[in-house]
Amino acid sequence: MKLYDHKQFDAYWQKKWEDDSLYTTPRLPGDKKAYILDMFPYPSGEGLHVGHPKGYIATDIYSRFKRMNGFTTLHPMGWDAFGLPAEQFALKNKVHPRVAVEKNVANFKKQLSHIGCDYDWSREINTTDPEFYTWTQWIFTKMYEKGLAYESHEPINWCPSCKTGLANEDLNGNLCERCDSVVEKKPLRQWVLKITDYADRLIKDLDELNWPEGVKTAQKNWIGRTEGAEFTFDLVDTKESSVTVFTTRPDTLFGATFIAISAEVASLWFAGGSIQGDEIKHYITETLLDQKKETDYSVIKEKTGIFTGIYAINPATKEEIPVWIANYVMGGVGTGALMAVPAHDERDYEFAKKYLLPIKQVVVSCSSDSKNPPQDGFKEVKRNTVVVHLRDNSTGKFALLDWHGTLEGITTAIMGGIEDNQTPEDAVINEIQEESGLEDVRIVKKLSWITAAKYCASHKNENRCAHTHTFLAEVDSALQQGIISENEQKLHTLTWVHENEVLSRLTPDHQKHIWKLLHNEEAVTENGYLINSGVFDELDSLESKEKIIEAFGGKKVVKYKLQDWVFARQRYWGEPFPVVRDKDGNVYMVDDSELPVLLPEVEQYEPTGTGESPLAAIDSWVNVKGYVTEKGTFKQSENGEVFTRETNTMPQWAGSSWYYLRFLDPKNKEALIDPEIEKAWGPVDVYVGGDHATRHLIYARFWHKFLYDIGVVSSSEPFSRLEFLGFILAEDGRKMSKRWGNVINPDDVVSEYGADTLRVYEMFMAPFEQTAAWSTSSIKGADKFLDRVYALKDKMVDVSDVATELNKTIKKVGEDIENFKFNTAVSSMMILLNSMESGAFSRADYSTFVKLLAPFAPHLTEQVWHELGNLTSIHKEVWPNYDETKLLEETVTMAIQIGGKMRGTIDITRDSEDTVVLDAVKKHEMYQKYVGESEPKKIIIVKNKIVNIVS
Ligand code: ANZ
Repeated sequence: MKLYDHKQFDAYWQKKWEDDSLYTTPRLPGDKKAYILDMFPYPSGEGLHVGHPKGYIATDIYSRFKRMNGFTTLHPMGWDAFGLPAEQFALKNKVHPRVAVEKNVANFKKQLSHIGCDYDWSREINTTDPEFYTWTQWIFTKMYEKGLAYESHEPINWCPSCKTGLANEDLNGNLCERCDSVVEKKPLRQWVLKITDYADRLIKDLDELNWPEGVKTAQKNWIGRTEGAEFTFDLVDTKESSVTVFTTRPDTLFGATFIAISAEVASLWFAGGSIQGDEIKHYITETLLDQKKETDYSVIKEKTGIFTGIYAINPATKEEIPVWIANYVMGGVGTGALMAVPAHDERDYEFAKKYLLPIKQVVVSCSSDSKNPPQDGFKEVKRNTVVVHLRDNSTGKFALLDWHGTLEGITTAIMGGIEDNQTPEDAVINEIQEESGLEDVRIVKKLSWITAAKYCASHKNENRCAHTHTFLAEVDSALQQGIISENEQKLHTLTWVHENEVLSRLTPDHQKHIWKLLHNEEAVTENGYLINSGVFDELDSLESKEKIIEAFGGKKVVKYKLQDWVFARQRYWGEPFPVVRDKDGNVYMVDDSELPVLLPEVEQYEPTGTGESPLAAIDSWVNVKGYVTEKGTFKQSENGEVFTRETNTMPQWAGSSWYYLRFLDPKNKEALIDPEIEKAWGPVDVYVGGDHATRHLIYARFWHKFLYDIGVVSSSEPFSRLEFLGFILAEDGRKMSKRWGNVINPDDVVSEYGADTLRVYEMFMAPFEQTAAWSTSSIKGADKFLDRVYALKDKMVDVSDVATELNKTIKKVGEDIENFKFNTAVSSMMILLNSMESGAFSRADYSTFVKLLAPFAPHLTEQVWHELGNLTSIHKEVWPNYDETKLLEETVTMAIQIGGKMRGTIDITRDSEDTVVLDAVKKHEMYQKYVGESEPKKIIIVKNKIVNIVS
């Protein structure tokens, strides 16, 4: 039988808190404020499962903790209710989305209230409420005024199953993030927001945020900033005078051996007559068709191309290089043309191999040897070297050298320096002769690549950079080996090994790399130092970039992976755009005074699938009479001209991009937010949620920065600290889903165990940021824990021996809550409970304990608090302080010395009375053995250290 009757008390306290307006937040905070926010939910028809409240419980604990620490806290809740999921649900269940949303919100609210969260419901918001979306529309008009919203006809991602256009952020690779359909490219008129204008700030300002590093990195990668350059190559004898290319590797300009242009650029040139011919025309048409099907050029499998017949002049080498059309060059990327550097770009390399185009190495990548890296302070000496793999054709084995002396343990191929008067080939023959004694050898291959490695030559106190030419040579039979000089023999031993052992026998990284390259050549994409680059030879490739851009008329450019945000959906359930057009198609924003533009009530809201929104069919809504004001905005007037409304709606992410501001001033009819309130409450101190690392969190940062720029908010970032949560899986380890029949409803858990048990269990089950599976047996543990805490109320006495444990727990729980380490906070309270059960504790101790537990188990602790005779709420109490001096370890180990010899130790409570210590010592087996029943001569006790028995 449980002592704490949650059925009786939970509901009682929830009602009392509501009646007393316990959580109503004042208009302005006091000196210390904490704005604590959950990512507001989309109220789905399925209601909450036990995974959803995890974050809500955490913020609830945190906000109760902050309140007890003297902060004015704001912990609001609202609904993100526009968008596809709501519309899809409504279509499936044949109810209007508005009706569905109302019903679902009521259900969510009921479920949440059972959990006992401290929301200030007077601040509830809903993105589908005209009072709310009027400001979403207002922000859009301001963006338009600042040139950040524009119309585009570029092909966009189109989901054939959701029947709407999508932003890049709504895709999973090539698939619709919602329904996994393959997304097509479709040209559609679209509203687009110029998020790219904010790209640099969105990257830079991440530095000042207290966010998980993983989320920051995900945002940086999503924005994908690359610095590059454009170069102009003159064309020889064509109508088109030049071609401009975009490159991220200006350092490789000397290695550009052909130009590749996209089919789009080619079709323009073709139209202009610069290139001609049926074959070329056919190729362009086919390639354009093919590319339409792809959203990502990196997925093109087979590279194809065709020579245009014209040449360009490489501005660095002044050589004429051929211009090709190639399918791996995309029209929409960069300038739609690239300088191909097959030696250093994998795509160009593959293409050059296929069409036998020249490959010219201009960068030597130089690695440091991992076992023998260059050392600080030594001078660097460059050496031209050869490495040769020599094969004995009679056995198929390869020659290796096992080195001696200071190089003992090192195995290499035959190698050596190139003298000033030697060619690399001379050096090869020479080294083979010296090191193997073999004369009759043939060079069969020279590796196309120069490779390099840095290592320490400690016997010479220098770091060497070996600039290496590599060869493959063969000899008919190594049996006719000549003489190897004694000198050489001292240096190394020649061994012959089977081909498949060579790699494992070679020791330096560089030598292994060379062996691999000999068998499988590929482009060298790493940085390094330049060769074959005229006056730039030897320069570090990174350092050379600027110099080469400057020397050859290049222009520095920055490119982003992030693209402007396609901000329109061809669906019904979204914010209407505050936009009209006149009969000539000119666009006007609806005047602020006439916002919101209400979403009309309709019978039919199924998507049309044609690319037109369902709103387009409602003539009475689409056609609106009015005039253009002096400001250039639109106002309605019965006598005016006919204008037509924009019929697309805003995407799901619109309302959530700024909703957190509205909680601060939810009823303001004059402004989005009162500046005084914004200054006092903003920004959000702790934001909690899962998922959305790159979507909502980038969009909201963008809108916030825009609002900052137009003076609506006073901080440049919306969320100072972000805590990401791990999800709760079903007991079977899968995601909870109706489909698997494994959903656990929090209502059932609350009804069986009470809200506090659910709360404590969800916090205790795993570290907050970790994903963990639900366990019905473990929740019983949490339930027992709480009931035992409740039972303590009948065990209070007048004395106390739990001071140390209690003070440690105050410290630990406080620090853990601040750091979102709720699981260890709970476990430290479990330890405290054990000590209290086995020791003696006072009413004051118990009061302190329940205060620590109050944020976690608000109902039970409130009940205890009142049973202890208090008349006000425990949630208005001050968080306990701990006493530093009481934090020392409770037990000490004392040595037992008998007759001058160490005989053992005892563990005993710190500062125990001498009689207590003596009692413990007398029970020790060594005392029994060496003293027994006889009376010792003298006993000296040094407190907490030693018991010295003189017998
Ligand atoms: C020469 C070069 C040398 C390049 C080299 C790379 C390595 P990322 O890095 O993905 O941002 N490129 C330029 N325009 C292109 C287009 N329209 N379609 C396909 N590829 C294009 O891509 C930048 C690189 O992609 C550019 O730098 C260019 O190849 C190629 F060792 O120029 B690079």
